[in-house]
Amino acid sequence: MTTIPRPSRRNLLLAGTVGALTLAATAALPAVDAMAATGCAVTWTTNSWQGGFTANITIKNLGDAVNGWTLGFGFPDAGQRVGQGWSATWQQSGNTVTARNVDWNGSLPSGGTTSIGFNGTWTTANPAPTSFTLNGVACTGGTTPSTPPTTGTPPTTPPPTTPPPTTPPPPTGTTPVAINGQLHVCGTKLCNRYDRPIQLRGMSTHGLQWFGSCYNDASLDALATDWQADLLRISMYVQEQGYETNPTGFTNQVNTLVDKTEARGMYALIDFHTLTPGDPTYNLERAKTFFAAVSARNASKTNVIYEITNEPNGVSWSTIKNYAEQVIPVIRANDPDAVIIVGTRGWSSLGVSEGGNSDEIVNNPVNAANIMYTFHFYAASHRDNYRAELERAAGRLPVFVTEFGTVSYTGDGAVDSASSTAWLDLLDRLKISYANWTYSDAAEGSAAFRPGTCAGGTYAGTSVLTASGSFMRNRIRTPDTFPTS
Ligand code: IDC
Repeated sequence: MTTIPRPSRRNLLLAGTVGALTLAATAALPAVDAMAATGCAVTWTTNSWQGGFTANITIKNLGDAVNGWTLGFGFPDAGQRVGQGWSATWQQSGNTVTARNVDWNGSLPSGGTTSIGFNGTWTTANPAPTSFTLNGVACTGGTTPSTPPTTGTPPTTPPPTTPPPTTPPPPTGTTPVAINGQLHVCGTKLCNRYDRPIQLRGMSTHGLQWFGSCYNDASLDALATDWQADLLRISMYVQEQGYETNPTGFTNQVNTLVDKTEARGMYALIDFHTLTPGDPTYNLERAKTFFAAVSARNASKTNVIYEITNEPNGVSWSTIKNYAEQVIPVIRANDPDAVIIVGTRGWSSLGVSEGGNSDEIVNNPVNAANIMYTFHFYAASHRDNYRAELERAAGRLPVFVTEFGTVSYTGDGAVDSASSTAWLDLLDRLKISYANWTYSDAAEGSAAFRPGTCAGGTYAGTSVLTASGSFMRNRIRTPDTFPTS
């Protein structure tokens, strides 16, 4: 049978607990076919954080060999949900969960084990299930005594076996999405399917309404293979001749880019690019309509991350939080396990550009699981005090730099190499993911390509790049170090 590589004990950066529960022989065995010996033991290991968890399950077949199996269990709490799973086909109905074998782990010899798992979410509590079945037979964890122990005789318990932690199978491809799979927030970090922190490095489009011609097969091939980027941020402006003028057209354009990004193994960050007006509430109904559509359409993809508002400004944190708590459930209804990123006060400066700081978020976080908070900077305008606040915030909140420039906040001017280097060194050290503004040929210093590039059709190499483009390509194409165990 196929065995799953088992790493040594993993480093879990989570605030939650890691516990192993071996089910004790408490339940009576149901009547079964006397000819076929049945029995199973299940070990459930989780790490859990506010609102989310990863469950690793080891199944041991204590009966005769089986060819094809279904594991069943019930969640004790109504708010527990299975999200992205691995090594089995997962289904949940009410609180009842079933996991059916996949091709390579269907045959389980007598005494054989297999490991499966999933990322899940919870609302009020996250207790472990107390009973499992394998092909309908209760997994009582070992031999059930034929005569119940008599009073006064302590039952003999087998020595506890501590199974090694389990992981999903090794990646079958080399792209960022093939390696990392469905992402989730773990503590203050972004983690991959091995539950290990990663950093994604990539580029942001310019406004699709102006620079749509820059995003095609050739330019995205260059981003994936020449730049070796991990993600594309898809910036869909809402105003300025954007989404509000043609909701269906822009929704389709975003979906097409999600597909092209997926085809190249990159993550897609869907940016609802609000900017002016700065109050996200102004676009609340549009946001609900847009995110209902894109989350339904892309729910089964593992490469999609949602950014629900670009740069709130001139509004309080509580207004932003209120907006987030109305938009997030719309996405969750379709795509329960995707990471969602929430803009912050003062043009997503964690409040700094409007005289605040990240305390307002720490003290009053968005009431949702698996979310991150946005931080933006422009290297020629924002320096040490912004870096200090980002570093302070990063120890307390999951932060994603969904946009930054190497130039001034106007999007134009010269590259500030020293400040840009200081920023990117900091982001690398803190494993904070980023997207650079912009992968376009706009006639402004922040654009990576020289004006006219998108009309020409060549995107790879350095001859088409601006100073900012060369700087960013050099940073982004250094090898990723994604952990796979
Ligand atoms: C800028 C573009 C510029 C465009 C302007 C108005 O670079 O071509 O005319 O928007 O839409 C942001 C925003 C981003 C800005 C960028 C640079 O998220 O939309 O793009 N910036 O000014 N925040 C800080 C800087």
